Amino acid sequence: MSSAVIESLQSIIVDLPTIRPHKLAMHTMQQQTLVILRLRCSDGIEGIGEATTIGGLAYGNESPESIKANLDAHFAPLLVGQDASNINACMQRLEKAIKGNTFARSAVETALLDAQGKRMALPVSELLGGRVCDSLEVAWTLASGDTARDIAEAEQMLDLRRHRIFKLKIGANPLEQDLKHVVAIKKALGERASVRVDVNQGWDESQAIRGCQVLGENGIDLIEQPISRINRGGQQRLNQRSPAPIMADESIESVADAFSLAADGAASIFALKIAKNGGPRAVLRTAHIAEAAGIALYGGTMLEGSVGTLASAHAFITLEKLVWATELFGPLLLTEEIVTTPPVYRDFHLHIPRTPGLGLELDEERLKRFARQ
Ligand code: MUC
Ligand code: MG
Repeated sequence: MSSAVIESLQSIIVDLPTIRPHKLAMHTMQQQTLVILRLRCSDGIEGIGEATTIGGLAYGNESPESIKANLDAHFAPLLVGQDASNINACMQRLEKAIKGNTFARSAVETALLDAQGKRMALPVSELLGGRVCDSLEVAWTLASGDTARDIAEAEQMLDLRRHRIFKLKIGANPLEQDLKHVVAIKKALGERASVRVDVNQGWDESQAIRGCQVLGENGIDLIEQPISRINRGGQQRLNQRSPAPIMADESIESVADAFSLAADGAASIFALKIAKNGGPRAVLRTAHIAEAAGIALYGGTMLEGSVGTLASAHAFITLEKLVWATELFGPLLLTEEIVTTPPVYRDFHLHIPRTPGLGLELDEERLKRFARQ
């Protein structure tokens, strides 16, 4: 195969409206901001990647603006002129020169995989060793901040056969108010749905002891990141005593974090996120650590748009088991698309294309309309 070199990288910040405010413990989203990466190669092939976080710097160490600045100033010069088909060599070159920045790294790894898939006429899942299924069940997050509105939204999702797993965002309100809210929603939905919570580090250990007990006793299936990622001892103790399983999310900011969490027995489920590991290949390293340690898997999201969502999905469909399903609903939270053919959601599942690369094409006109000037 004749080799192609990377000619340029272009990062674009895109602001898209959401269907409603999305309330998390640390931030209320009124819109979502994506960073789209276009990686152009000498054979005329373009790979697309995405790096997206939540609430500027409210969630993690990288913001859309820092991601763009670092891609432009530090990642691009290291990549231009390199062999575009050698993803190992490109990512190892970045590894040597750049610390952290897993969101930006994920956009690059995604774009390289997309380009290589197009070059070889293979879907990204096949470059990752091959898919074992074509679709993934997708949870929906109820986060309007209002109990009645959340119940109505869940009923609508069940009627549409779009979701039957619901994650509730709590941790911002007083503990008892949050517990009442969750129990009311579970009572209304009963056995028709799996109800889970994400506290986004909103409790301290003393609150979490009661919170986990009450939620576990009331049929809540999973408790995500109840306390600070820094409180490893607390997370180990909760993992031992909570009647509902504890899932690590913010605790994992790298593949190395996943290893130390597994070694410490600090979670029984890992949320897999390409952005927090450094890409679709990197997230599979975390998945393999979990598999070796007997930790169950969940396909997480940073509420990416279609590019990041399908990049995640191509990695997740190569895994043997995702016991806790996924939450790859990011595109459904947005009122606008920047790709020509949006991902397909049907019968509670996201269906992953078999076309080359990620299976997406940017809609130039829409991208231009929503790109930040
Ligand atoms: C998170 O903390 O898991 C995922 C779904 C959602 O509503 O928020 C995100 C982030
Ligand atoms: Mg979470």
